[in-house]
Amino acid sequence: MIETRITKLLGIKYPIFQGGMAWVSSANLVAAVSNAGGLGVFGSGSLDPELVRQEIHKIKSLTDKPFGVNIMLMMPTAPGVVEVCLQEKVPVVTTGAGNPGPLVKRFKDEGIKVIPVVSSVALAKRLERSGVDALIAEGHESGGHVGEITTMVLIPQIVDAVSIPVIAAGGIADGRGVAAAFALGAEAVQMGTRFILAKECHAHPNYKESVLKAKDRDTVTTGVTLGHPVRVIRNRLTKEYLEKEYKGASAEELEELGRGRLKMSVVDGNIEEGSVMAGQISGMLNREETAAEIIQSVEADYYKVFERLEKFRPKKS
Ligand code: TUI
Repeated sequence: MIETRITKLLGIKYPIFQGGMAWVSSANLVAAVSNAGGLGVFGSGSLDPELVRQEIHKIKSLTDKPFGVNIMLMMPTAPGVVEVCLQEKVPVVTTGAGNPGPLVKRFKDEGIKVIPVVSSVALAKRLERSGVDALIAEGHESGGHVGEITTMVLIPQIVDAVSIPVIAAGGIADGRGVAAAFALGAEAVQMGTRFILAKECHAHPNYKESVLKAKDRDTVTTGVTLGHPVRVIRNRLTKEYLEKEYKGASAEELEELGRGRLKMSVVDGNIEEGSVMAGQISGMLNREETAAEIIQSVEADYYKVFERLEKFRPKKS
């Protein structure tokens, strides 16, 4: 049992969030993680709001534990998804790729916990003032849309800048990562990439295989010159994209090239022409397990860290 302000705030057993991943974290996975004592988070991505409502109903039928819905603020569907989350009174909303400030009061009025993802100290401070419950600080190691600062550097700076609890994300996939995040001041972690390999995750087997095979240097960031870097596993698409990007292709041309590519890999299994979003920690992952096994193994590894650290405890002189 690991108790922090986050486990108490949300009424969950383990301070472990499953990152809300568009197309990847659907109802089955979300419910499995929440039933195992973590916080499952549905990735609404670019889904039609009514389809998001159906998935929320499915999650509610599969678990009576708290769960979250991630809203991708830059999607045109985001305002509709916000209304659905309010109507369905989902327990937790996480947000990504934008500033949810103006929405915070509406969620809070419905008793919904609001936990935005941030990748900078400035936004963290601004959102604390707007009344959010906690912050997910996500480092450059993450998969998908990423900020510039690495987790190791971001977490302590955000922890020092705010007094609400911080959840660390980016490059964390086992108990050592959890202990490291806690050492930096975080009170929970969010893992995305490791949960792609959960048995309950319905991502295409090719997508999972690509994560399993990836080594430490197999992810790249595309879109850096456009100001919105996206971390993906290197493939035929990234080769073409990066060549065009660094030859000075226009933002419109690159956006066109990237359109629909996530669904292509996650749903259709086209991992050469699709966008295989995954974190740098992919290189460490080598097996598929159930969500419950993942959480148990993270917990067991977390305890082992204390045995290791015991050896390095400073001696009194
Ligand atoms: O959102 C993510 N990760 C994502 S979203 C995504 S879907 C996608 N599909 C196709 C192309 C591109 C993306 C895949 N991965 N993480 C949360 C996150 N949010 N990381 C960083 C941020 C962030 C960035 C800027 C949050 C706020 C922000 O604020 C800007 C502002 O308004 O100050």
